[in-house]
Amino acid sequence: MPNNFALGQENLWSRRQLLKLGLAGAGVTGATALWHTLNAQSKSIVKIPPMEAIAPTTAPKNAANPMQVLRNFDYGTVKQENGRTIREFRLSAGTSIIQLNSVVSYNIWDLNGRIPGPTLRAKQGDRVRVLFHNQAGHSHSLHFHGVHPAEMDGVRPVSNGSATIYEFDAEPYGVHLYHCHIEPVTRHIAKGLYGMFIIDPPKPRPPADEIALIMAGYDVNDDNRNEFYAFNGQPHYYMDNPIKIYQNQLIRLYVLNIIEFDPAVTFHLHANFFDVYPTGMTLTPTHKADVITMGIAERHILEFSFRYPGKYMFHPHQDAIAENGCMGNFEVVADSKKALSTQKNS
Ligand SMILES: [Cu+2]
Repeated sequence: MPNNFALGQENLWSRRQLLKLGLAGAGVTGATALWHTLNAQSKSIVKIPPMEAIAPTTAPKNAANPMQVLRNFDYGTVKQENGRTIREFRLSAGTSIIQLNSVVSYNIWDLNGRIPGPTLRAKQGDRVRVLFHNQAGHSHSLHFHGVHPAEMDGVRPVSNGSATIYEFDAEPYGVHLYHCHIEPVTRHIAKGLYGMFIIDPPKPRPPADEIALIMAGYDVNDDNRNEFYAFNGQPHYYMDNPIKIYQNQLIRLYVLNIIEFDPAVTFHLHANFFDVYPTGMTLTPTHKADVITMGIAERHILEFSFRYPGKYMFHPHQDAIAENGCMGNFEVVADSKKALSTQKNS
């Protein structure tokens, strides 16, 4: 069985792939359910609840599209060079206008037409090659968190219209990030030039429904304070469009705080406790909590499952930040094991 690294750009399985695995007869249609497996060693299958088609009037037509960010991991183009795995990523900075609410629109810089930029994903020890093309009308750069030589640190400006290549080994495993490092960095980050960078451990983590959540702020009137906040780019989005997850199924959140101007925020999950893997750099959790404090650029893996169906909020416990857009809901639906066995028997 192929693992998610062998699947290339997306870990979403097409109907053809499901047919190969004999799963298509289980009542699954490509349009209504997405399945993926998370490692070759395990036979476990993670099931992702179908998301209703979002009404055209509410679906963001701009660079901020939180549902697209949620479970979308960019594994790059895989090449073999001198016996090594190279993951080549292409990132292009551009400009977009996003709609923060019914009246406020805001000019941002995007990466590959989206905010946050793509969630890049490699395995520890891979060689990462990032082709960065700046078309955003201003000098920018991409600075990756991780271990790499000084010349690959991404602090040198890449002028508008030009390109550069960042290349380094993916290490150490964990949840990391990348962002523009041109001054004022606060502005370049708050206007959109950031993304998550996940390095998987050599032995994959257990199967789980994996979700990326990136907390960010918008300072729309240049007063060095945020007027809007968001998970995955769009204020309040997951309040109106809850993230569906299955009851009793392991959820693995990759959470990043990239809110500028506020020194730290918390992340709080309702009606549950999560296992904490600080910076994603451990394979066993260090503790359990239901609120965790995160400084700027701090990130963690948080794992949990929900025992009871229903709707549960998640948000920073700085309630003003939550009320200004950094707010969401999980919608816990039918038990995954029950759903799976029902479909197999039908
Ligand atoms: Cu920049």
